[in-house]
Amino acid sequence: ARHTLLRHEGIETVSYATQSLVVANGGLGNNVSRNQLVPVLEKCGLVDALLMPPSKPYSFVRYKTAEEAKEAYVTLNGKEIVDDLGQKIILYLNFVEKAQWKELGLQALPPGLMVVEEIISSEDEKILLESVNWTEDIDNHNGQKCLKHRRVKHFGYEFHYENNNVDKDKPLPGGLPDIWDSILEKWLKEGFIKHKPDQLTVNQYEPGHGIPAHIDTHSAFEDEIVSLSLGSEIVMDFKHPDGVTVPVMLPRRSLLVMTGESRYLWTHGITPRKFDTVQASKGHRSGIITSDVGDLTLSKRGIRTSFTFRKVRQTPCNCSYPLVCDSQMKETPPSFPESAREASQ
Ligand code: AKG
Repeated sequence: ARHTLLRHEGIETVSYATQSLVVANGGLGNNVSRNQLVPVLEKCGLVDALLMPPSKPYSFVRYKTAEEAKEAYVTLNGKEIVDDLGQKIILYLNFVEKAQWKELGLQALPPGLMVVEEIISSEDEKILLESVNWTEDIDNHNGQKCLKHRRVKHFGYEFHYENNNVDKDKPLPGGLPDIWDSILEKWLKEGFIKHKPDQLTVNQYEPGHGIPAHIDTHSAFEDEIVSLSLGSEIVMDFKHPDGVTVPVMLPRRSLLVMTGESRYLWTHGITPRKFDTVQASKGHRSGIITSDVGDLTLSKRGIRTSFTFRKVRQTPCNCSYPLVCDSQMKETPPSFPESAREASQ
């Protein structure tokens, strides 16, 4: 195990007792949460710090004293615990000089992106969730579909995943459900949205579901796209073409507003998985998941229903991002992220 840690992860272990240990198999990357690990570690002494790097199958613990760390090494090395999925795993501990992790640079939200918390009350959340009739016969008034990774329903206009566009000449009968009228009016009045949407996509994600990274087709929809998260929180990943990825927490009952660069240039998507890596401290609900490894844990996903509102565009897009704008491109290059979207569902 010591060789593997060094060879694959560059973690150098030492053969003498220190205050700090690497806990192999006790990481967020193999479904062990902070809440689960802390009590196990605290049985051996006072935990001074627990660093849990995102997606890694190990963590680092620093005890107040080397004696406590020694006690942990003796007691916990080879100990079986149960992970967040209920599976048994064996912890392997080794001393390290220092509990440390290379912090990634500070990240900011993609420009033009906003998360408005508590935009809907719990009572309204219940009513809105109940208003979606998923059992209705698929005579396809609302383009209801069961995709591989989620259920969807469209109102106003059907979204066609084959070409990532809407048929502007064929609005769906009935428009948006009446229940949204007063809510959209309120969001307009309060300035969260600037124009009244005429298209709604409802997505329902079970734990383990997701949506491939994509940019909503520029020629199909206006600038502002908003998505209301009900039922459960989720982490959505935003990716800039240069490779920077920013994971953003969308709390339950929050509204994600994407405009400008975040709508036109960055892809957004949800990785299909059962747990998200989130901030452990309670004060930190929405927005970016920082790289503070001393404050990360896992959150079990629940069923999330999102309501994405858009306004269908009637004139070509003339945004400032011509390289990713289908209105301004001569031909759609095959590598355009969305062309692979439904194929990978
Ligand atoms: C889409 O339907 O294109 C989405 O991006 C849905 C986003 C969400 O679930 O919030």
